[in-house]
Amino acid sequence: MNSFVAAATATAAANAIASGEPLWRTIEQPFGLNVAVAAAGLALIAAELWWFLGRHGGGVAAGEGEGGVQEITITVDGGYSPARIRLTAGRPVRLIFHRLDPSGCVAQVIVPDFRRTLDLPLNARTSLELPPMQPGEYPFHCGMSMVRGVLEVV
Ligand SMILES: [Cu+2]
Repeated sequence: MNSFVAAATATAAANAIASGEPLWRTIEQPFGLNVAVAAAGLALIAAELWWFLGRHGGGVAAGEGEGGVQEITITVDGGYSPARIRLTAGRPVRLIFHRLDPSGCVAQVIVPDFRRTLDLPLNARTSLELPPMQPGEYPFHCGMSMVRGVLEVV
């Protein structure tokens, strides 16, 4: 909005107050439209919850690394890819984080169950070794817990 429009709007509002007209008017909408807008809003909320919290397909299986270690490279670029990693129980693990995202948000990765915090330099591969695990799910996330992934051990 430019300053001329802002000034004209302010003048119109001042005139409305002076004349005693209400500043806001309720516009009646058809009931069906109200329902449609509310339903669209709920659908967007559901989609957002799925996006942030839902499962996005099965995990990607780790490959074979050196010395019997199961190994997988996780690309860090706007998120973890893959974000759901399938591992075999009872075998040591090497996660290689390849960070391409300059955002400071993903400069750290935390694996709470193993009390491990790792700094990820930009455009580099950083390895994280983890001990053999029991079957279960072990989440990992960025320093602010906004970007998330999970290790699915079977
Ligand atoms: Cu973050």
